[in-house]
Amino acid sequence: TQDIKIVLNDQETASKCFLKREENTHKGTYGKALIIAGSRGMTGAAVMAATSCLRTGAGLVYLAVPDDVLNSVEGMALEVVKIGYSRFEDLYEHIANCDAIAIGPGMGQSEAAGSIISKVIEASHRPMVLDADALNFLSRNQDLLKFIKAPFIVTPHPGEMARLINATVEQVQSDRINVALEFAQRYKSITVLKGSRTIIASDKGVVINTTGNPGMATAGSGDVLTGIITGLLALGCEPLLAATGGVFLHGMAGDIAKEKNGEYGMIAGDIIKYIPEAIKKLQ
Ligand code: NPW
Ligand code: AMP
Ligand code: MG
Repeated sequence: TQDIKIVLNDQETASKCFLKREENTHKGTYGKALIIAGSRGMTGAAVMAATSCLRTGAGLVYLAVPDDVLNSVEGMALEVVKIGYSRFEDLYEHIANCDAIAIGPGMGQSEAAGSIISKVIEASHRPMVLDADALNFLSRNQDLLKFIKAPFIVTPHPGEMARLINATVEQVQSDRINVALEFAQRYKSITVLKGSRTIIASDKGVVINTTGNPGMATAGSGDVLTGIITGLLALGCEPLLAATGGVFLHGMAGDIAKEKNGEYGMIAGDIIKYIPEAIKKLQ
């Protein structure tokens, strides 16, 4: 067995994500995020990730969705700039110009989505969050994981992790720390294995999260986490801090949502709503 450092996630670490905003700054100072997400029927995941990213403090958020759903997201999340794409070339300039990228939420598993995912992952030089259907694609194309140039964070739930490592959900859940750590080491990634007590594994060891509650077991909750971590990357946080701080903040916002609405009534939109209050507590 290896000598691995295991620590609990704490508020002090998460607070480091939110430095004082200096007077003489502008939206460019706080970073540009590009979120590639959504498909017919799952534009909600895209809009929730983008909104969460903005609520975390990123200066500019670009949301790229397939052309055929652009009109249906135009009127939502007015602060977010929308981009419609049909080919990888439509995204190229945005990939080159942003500070952080997220890809996967609500993209579905079509061949077209897979083609975009593989090209974006290969082209990116910016830190990336790979979630949901980007992970489903990678579980079918594992070799790609070894050729990623940029630092990247994967955020699988236990079902997605099971697909990534060809195991069952039970196998993943019975050995969460080792599963996350092995994945992090094998692909030199930061691995966020979600669920009650989310594990953040990296070459620096393992962090176990302490915030959050079962009310967060609700549709869209993970899409919110993707937006939060991407926002922290855009702000300039190191990837490991963005992952640990983001997971802590997401759980805190979920805990405030529970306080206000209870575990049954809360929805992912409530977690987004309480991101600002959670950030204020961290400052
Ligand atoms: P079971 O059988 O339910 O117990 P999928 P998804 C398992 C988008 N969304 N512990 C689960 O097991 C996402 O972004 C869009 C244990 C089942 O086998 C994706 O693009 C929304 N097992 C897409 O939908 C809102 C767990 O994994 C499988 C587990 C599909 O994502 C919803 C289910 O996972 C959604 O976010 C756990 N904690 N969690 C929108 N409004 O647009 C999951 N499993 O098949 O990956 O489906 O997570 O819903
Ligand atoms: P996803 O399945 O991608 O929507 O992600 C679900 C999100 O909700 C992850 O961030 C999980 O860690 C969180 N979550 C789900 N169930 C629980 C739970 N029982 N306790 C704490 N957090 C949870
Ligand atoms: Mg998810």
